[in-house]
Amino acid sequence: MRTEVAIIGAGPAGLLLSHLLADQGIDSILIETRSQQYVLSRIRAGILAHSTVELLDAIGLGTRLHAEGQEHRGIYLQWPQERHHIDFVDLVGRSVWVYGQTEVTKDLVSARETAGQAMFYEVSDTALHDVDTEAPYVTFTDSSGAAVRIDAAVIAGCDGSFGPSRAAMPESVRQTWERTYPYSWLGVLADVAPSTDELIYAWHPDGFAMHSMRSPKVSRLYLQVPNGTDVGTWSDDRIWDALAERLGHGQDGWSLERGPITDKSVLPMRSYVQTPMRHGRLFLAGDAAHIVPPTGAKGLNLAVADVALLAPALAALLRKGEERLADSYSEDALRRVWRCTHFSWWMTTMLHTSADPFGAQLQLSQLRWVASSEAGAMGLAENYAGLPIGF
Ligand code: RFL
Ligand code: PHB
Repeated sequence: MRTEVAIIGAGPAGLLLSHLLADQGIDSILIETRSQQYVLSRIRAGILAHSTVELLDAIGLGTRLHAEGQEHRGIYLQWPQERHHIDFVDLVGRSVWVYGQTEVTKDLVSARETAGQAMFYEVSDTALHDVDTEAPYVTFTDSSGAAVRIDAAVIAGCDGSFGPSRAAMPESVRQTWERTYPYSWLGVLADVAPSTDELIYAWHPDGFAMHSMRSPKVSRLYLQVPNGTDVGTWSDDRIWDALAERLGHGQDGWSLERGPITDKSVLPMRSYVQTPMRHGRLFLAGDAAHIVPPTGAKGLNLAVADVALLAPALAALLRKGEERLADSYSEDALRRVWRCTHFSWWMTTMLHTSADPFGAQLQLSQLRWVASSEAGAMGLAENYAGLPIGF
């Protein structure tokens, strides 16, 4: 089988890349280890930055997002006895949208299906070959057990943090930077109307807590827990009690409404960057090249920003034989990657608590500065609402 771009991974990065390439008349084939059902039901990100919304609008995929998503002007930053609204629209003129990654994925899958995109789900043994030649290829076993080979001009590694693309970069050229954090998030989805109009990020001596949402009827909430926490040790009542305590139930007349918990999971927190994002005819995009802890709501938005750079670079390379954008892709993408890596680290270390009384005072001082100084608030707003595509 032959195509111009073999895309490994049908998460947001891979699906969006196939869409943007098709807009330029470039053929691609998508291969994915999971079933379509699994990809469409995975609970992940919830916040779209301004630049992501602009891009989805520009390619005609913003209709359901505007009809069913919720536009937020900002977020609340909180610590015991205090809650402050950071208004991104006032500060930097940009808003964010609550629209689940699951919904973005559904919109992309349905657009790709309508366009007749070639997609293989439930593949195994994915392997990349000859990436430093002009004739790379991908091999895998399809869902019926048949061995398949796809020859391509380019391979796009959009296979997330566990895929094989990252390791297909020769060890002699690749470099990694990594930070693990001494805490995880316990995330729950609950069938209850959100108790807040916009997201609450709460510092608390017992640990960070966050109140997010998916719709007017579904809340998404998180609690900082120690690494290695077993979900089984957190009953629904224990979760609601901890959320009530950390989010300030009963303070200034605010109350946290409880409801049935429909999903519970523990997520480790990690920062990771692998460079370069291109070697020969292999280009990495999204979580395949970098992971950020979720506190800055940046992972999905970074994946979108990578692909927004990669698609025109591949179009110039494959249609006009121009190498310039392809050559600068890694450097161009990494500027934003490191900015978002820093922002996500900053939000994470400002809000998660540990047994360090000196550190706690610094965190509280930083939070007070962000909430009370326009310069402080603007820094958060500019990074959170999203730097323009091409930053
Ligand atoms: P994905 O979504 O992981 O997709 C990669 C796909 O590749 C497939 N794959 C393979 N396919 C073929 N062959 C192989 N050998 C393969 N190995 C893997 C996988 O099955 C998968 O379908 O990566 P992509 O497309 O780069 O997208 C990245 C985002 O999914 C990720 O950054 C975000 O979900 C991160 N994130 C958030 N980002 C935000 O922008 N805002 C948020 O509010 C936000 N919240 C979150 C998050 C991530 C979370 N978790 C679960 C880590 C909240 C959470 C809880
Ligand atoms: C979410 O709704 O899942 C979410 C929102 C903001 C974050 C992380 C996760 O920073």
